[in-house]
Amino acid sequence: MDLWFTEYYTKNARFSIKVDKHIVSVESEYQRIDVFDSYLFGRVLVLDGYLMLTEKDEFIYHEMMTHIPMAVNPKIRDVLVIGAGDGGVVRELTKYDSIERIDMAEIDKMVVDICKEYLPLTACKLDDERVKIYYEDGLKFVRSKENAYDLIIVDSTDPFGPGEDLFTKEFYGNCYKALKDSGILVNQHESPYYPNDALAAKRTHQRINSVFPVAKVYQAHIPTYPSGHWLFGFASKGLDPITDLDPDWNSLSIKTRYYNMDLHKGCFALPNYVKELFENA
Ligand code: AG3
Repeated sequence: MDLWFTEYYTKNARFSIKVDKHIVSVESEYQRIDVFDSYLFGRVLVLDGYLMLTEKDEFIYHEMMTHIPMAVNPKIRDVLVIGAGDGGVVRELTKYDSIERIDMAEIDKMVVDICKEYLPLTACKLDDERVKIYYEDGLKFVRSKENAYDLIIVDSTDPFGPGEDLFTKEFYGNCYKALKDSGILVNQHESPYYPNDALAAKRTHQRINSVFPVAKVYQAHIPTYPSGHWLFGFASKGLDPITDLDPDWNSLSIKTRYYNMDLHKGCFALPNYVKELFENA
């Protein structure tokens, strides 16, 4: 039998993965959730037809969202994670003994339940005693917080559907207020390549830039996301991702498969066409 999953990147470009077994297909209150086993990428999580993670390359995304800010401010104690129901970001955060509290605001409990059952590779640390999950809308959750977190990581879906609010100026303003003075905001920032994604990336940067004094963009290669070229946002109230990089991060002996300190400095160097996209922003 020839069974394939396909994500449409544009009307005229698509990406397909050969499916071994379709394991879950449910409609939650917020979205359609699919999990399948593939021959090449291991288990795969899909929300509303958009590929969220594969077991083969999720480490790249989750390490880049977590270790970049952690290596800039080793004093991070209180962390808020928004979205991220698969647990990948939380798994990376729990590698730091110095972190005391990880609040997670995920709107869809069904995503968490399904990942706990079918994606233990990412969900394995969701029961860590420092983790508290709030099944709430991220925008509403952060609205009531002030001077509460050292780091906010926004691991959202694309800016349509349930993730849309997490790309608004109002949301970024609330994140600013929720952060302490040395606070850092990291978010998934879409791809610069296909026109729709590039427009979303440009708008996102514009909005973050209008709220935070420091707003930088960094990149990684994620083979199973649209175009494979993916961006992340680093925003802060003052800390610079390169000049404030903690020279002693290596001595923590955190095990990573993608992230290292050389790559940390390199990933903020953007191709000219991407720089131009943001300069015109
Ligand atoms: N977060 C969403 C990444 C965006 C993927 N977009 C797409 N396939 N069109 C992934 C969640 C992983 N923790």
